Amino acid sequence: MSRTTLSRYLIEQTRSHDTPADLRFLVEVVARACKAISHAVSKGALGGVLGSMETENVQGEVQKKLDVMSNEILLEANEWGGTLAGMASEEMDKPYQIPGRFPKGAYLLMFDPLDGSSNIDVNVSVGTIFSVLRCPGECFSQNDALGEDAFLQPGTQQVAAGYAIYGPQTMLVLTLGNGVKGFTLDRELGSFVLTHENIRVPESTAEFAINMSNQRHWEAPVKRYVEELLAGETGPLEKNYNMRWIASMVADVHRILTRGGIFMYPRDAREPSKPGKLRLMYEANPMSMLIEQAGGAATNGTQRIMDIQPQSLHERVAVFLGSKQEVERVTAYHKA
Ligand code: P6P
Repeated sequence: MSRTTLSRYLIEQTRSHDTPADLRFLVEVVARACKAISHAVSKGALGGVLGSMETENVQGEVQKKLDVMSNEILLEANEWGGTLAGMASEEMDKPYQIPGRFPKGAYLLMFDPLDGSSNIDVNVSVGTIFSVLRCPGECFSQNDALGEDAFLQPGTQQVAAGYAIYGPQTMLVLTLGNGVKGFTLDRELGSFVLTHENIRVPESTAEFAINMSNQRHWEAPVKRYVEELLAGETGPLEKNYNMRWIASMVADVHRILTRGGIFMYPRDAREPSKPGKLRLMYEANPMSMLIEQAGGAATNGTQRIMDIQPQSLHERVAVFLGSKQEVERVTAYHKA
């Protein structure tokens, strides 16, 4: 039986769901860039790409060599195709302007080029997260510089979202707004092949993911909820839970999309002015679209993440996402 590659899937989506040809091309190019990143990441010490730069990104985080390389791969792959009005990245303070020698297009691409990069030097799975919005009418003009405001759209406006995970397998997990598909990279073919037709998050779970070392800093509803999880069958939830924390959002979310669970990165008292650690535009929103499209839920503790109206490009947000039953439970505790 012939296998469905990403290209064939996207062509079929064009026919069955009117996926615009330029969006199809954009996703193809992002996937091709992720193949190049996968290749660079897999070289590890042999590629001379491990370790850190002497620089920090806009988040004040030390940049890994592969952070910078992955960012450049995505910019160079996507700037010439005529599908984008601009790009934004965790690694860049300002939006990236499409060079004047290239045509502009109707979409905006945002990405975390290498999420979880602190894990690279210890050979733990990392990934690329991306989100696609339509460019609002006024930002389409060929000559004007693209401002940050064009990107400040709620997650419900995303037309596509996905991630590549660079683990034992390299996979691309994608939604165009009609379900979630998983594609595994066939390195002999050089193509992403459809291997997960219809990814669904189980409604209930017995597995949670949170960085327990921050427990003393959490707000009361989170402390209450995690204490109940830890109480297991002796507590009010009347069942035992397992815990996982990979400290690579792509890997934790991939596990949840594969077998269920709840992922939590709550705000905490260490930096009261920060609503959380994770970034709304290019981490929480794309992951929330994937989770919701797979039948799960995603909130910031009090509201649906994808309903949040962004105020700035790199704003942070608290994240509770995964199996609907557990996300609704911890969200209800915030409202109690
Ligand atoms: P901590 C990686 O740096 C990241 O942004 C996410 O991928 C991950 O879920 C989180 O931070 C891990 O944070 O505080 O546990 O190291």
